[in-house]
Amino acid sequence: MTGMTAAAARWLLCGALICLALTVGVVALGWLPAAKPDSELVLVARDMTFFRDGQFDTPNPPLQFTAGTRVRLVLRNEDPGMTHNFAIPAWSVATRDLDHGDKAQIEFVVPGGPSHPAYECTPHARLMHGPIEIR
Ligand SMILES: [Cu+2]
Repeated sequence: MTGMTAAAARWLLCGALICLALTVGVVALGWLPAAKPDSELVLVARDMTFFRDGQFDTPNPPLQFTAGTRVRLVLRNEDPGMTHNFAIPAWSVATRDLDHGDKAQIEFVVPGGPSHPAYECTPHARLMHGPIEIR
């Protein structure tokens, strides 16, 4: 019976070592899930204008963010023949350029402190821009 116990102990040790190796590997390779966003905002680009998804009566709407929260922003380009992006230059935040029918998402943490940044579409900043309010 002592033989069985020793074998069981070896299996336990082996299991513990494999567990440790997997944990170290996961941490080292960055496989742990990224921080979840606190909120998600979906914007649509249409007719050279930004809209909140489903709120097409409010062009280039003011966007409200809470300081210190992580925001996921999704942009869909529904403007045939036009290339758009979404950028907050003051925070060095920007999606890639999107062709018609394309979609991109970015995540960022809203900086604290008083500021009144603006958002824009980089190629069409004169038409496509709006204010940001930080709560
Ligand atoms: Cu644009």
